[in-house]
Amino acid sequence: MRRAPQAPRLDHHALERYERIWLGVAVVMTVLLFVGVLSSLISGTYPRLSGQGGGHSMAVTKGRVDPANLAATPFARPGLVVDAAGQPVVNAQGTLDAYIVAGNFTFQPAVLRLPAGRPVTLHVTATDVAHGFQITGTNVNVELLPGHVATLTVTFRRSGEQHVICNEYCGLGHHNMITRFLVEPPAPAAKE
Ligand SMILES: [Cu+2]
Repeated sequence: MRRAPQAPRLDHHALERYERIWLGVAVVMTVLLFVGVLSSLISGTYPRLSGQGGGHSMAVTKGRVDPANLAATPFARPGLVVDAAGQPVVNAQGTLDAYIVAGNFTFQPAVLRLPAGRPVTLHVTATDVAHGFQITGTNVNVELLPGHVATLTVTFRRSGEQHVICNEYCGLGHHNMITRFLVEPPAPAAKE
């Protein structure tokens, strides 16, 4: 009586051929990954903590704040720091200041108006849990932790609308956590 036909046996020459093929696939993938990382570094699309990239310049420093008592800090009034006449205040570093608070699935202010072409130092913190702060299409991308202030100086060279998203899952309302920057062209020089 004959036994049921079995699956064809692979001899070890065939196995070696498959191994060579898979080794080749792995080498090709490694090379593609290396080329991809290298080219993204050269083109500047890879996030960097300093220098220039994505059309904006920035620098990062860090500070602390009591998340339960923001009323005693500049975060009590989120937005661009302006004087009594509504004009942006230039700080000692020669930049403008803007304060942004992330918490309870929102960013405050809901819309931040900024002038194009002027360095703005963004001070961003979280009140409740860890959030993300990413200006889409740029290399501005920081993690926000309650009690910590992320400080970064950004120059928006072009006017227009920029979207800011939370890219770190923070709870049920995470997907609604989005805000806008309205980058406005520099005010025309006053006419005499
Ligand atoms: Cu969030």
